[in-house]
Amino acid sequence: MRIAMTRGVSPALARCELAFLPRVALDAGRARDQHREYERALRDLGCTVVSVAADPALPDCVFIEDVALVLDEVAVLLRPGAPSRRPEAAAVAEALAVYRPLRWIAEPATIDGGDVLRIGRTLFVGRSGRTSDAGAAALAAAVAPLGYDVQGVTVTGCLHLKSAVTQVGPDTVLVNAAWMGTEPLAGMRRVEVDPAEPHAANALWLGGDVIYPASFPRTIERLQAAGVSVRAVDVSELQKAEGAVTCCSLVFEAAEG
Ligand code: CIR
Repeated sequence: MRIAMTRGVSPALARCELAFLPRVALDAGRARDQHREYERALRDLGCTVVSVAADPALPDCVFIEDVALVLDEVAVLLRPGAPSRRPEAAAVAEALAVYRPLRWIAEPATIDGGDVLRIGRTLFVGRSGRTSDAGAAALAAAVAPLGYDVQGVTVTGCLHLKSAVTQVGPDTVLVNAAWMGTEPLAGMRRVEVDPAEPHAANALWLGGDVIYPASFPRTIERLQAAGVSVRAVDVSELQKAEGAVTCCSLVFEAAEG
């Protein structure tokens, strides 16, 4: 079965970390409603949702992607670049231990899951404000014995690598080329975001459909024209916290039972 692990929205979401967006009024209750709709979309598209309880002391805990990377063989608990986010990992580790042996990234390395794009056996790792060279190297050391190759990618102007590129089909990526060097993606078919929607490169591909923010209608048209099936969700309140759709879940296969 396919698990989508999520984490509840903290009532303190308005005190989230922000890197590129200005702080604006944010309604955690509305974010919670949108998050429920996101979980509904995950279920509709075949996932079993396993939810970790929100922690009122951790504003960004809903963005579960940043604290762990779940591979077929292990789960790697990451060490986020923002110190306020590091305590998020403990509860997620406990939940993941049911499904995978755990590995940990040790200090001083930092790496956010939003900077890790897995395509097959390659892990593209963004060098962002959150992910250090030491973080990329520590991940490479953790996964090399399992046969994964780690490739660094330069990211500029956005929070994470997956703000600039995500996979939307077996051989297709959705890209904002202004925010990354696209050489590492040579060989993949590229759909470019609409220039009026620079934040539109983050889609959650579930092997068939993608879960995708309703707020990017022009890029939705581009995706559909490229043959991608889009399930649109309203995540506008989470977007004010610099969240998107990949960051709200960890999707992985697990044995029934
Ligand atoms: C942060 O700045 O860490 C959060 N406010 C947003 C994290 C979003 N994460 C992601 O897209 N992977």
